[in-house]
Amino acid sequence: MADTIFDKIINRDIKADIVYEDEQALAFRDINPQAPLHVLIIPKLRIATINDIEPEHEALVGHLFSIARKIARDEGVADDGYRVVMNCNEAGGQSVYHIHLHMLGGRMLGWPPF
Ligand code: IU
Repeated sequence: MADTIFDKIINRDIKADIVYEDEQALAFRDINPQAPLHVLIIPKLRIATINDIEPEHEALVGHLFSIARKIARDEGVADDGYRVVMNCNEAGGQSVYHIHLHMLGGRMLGWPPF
């Protein structure tokens, strides 16, 4: 599978505003933020879409949510609330084919998204 821009961020080939990193995952601020807080949380392992998540990835995907919980506390949005969403394929609005949780907060968020 070809690399995406996120591999370049993981490898530090391009700069990003990184807010969290461990052996398995990375979180950085979205370059085009849709809310005062807009962070992308990605596994370092490239999984292209939700459709490609296999049973052996379950702990890794769950880990992404644990990171969201930590960032929510660190960024001060845990109590007010925030949204975590993962887009899948074209109709779902996915543009980078390396799974990522969008974490949005810092304002009232509308629902449903259009
Ligand atoms: P999507 O769910 O695949 O559409 O989300 C991709 C996100 O990646 C989108 O919000 C972009 O603004 C963001 N992004 C980025 O943060 N840095 C980049 O270099 C590129 C995209 I390309």
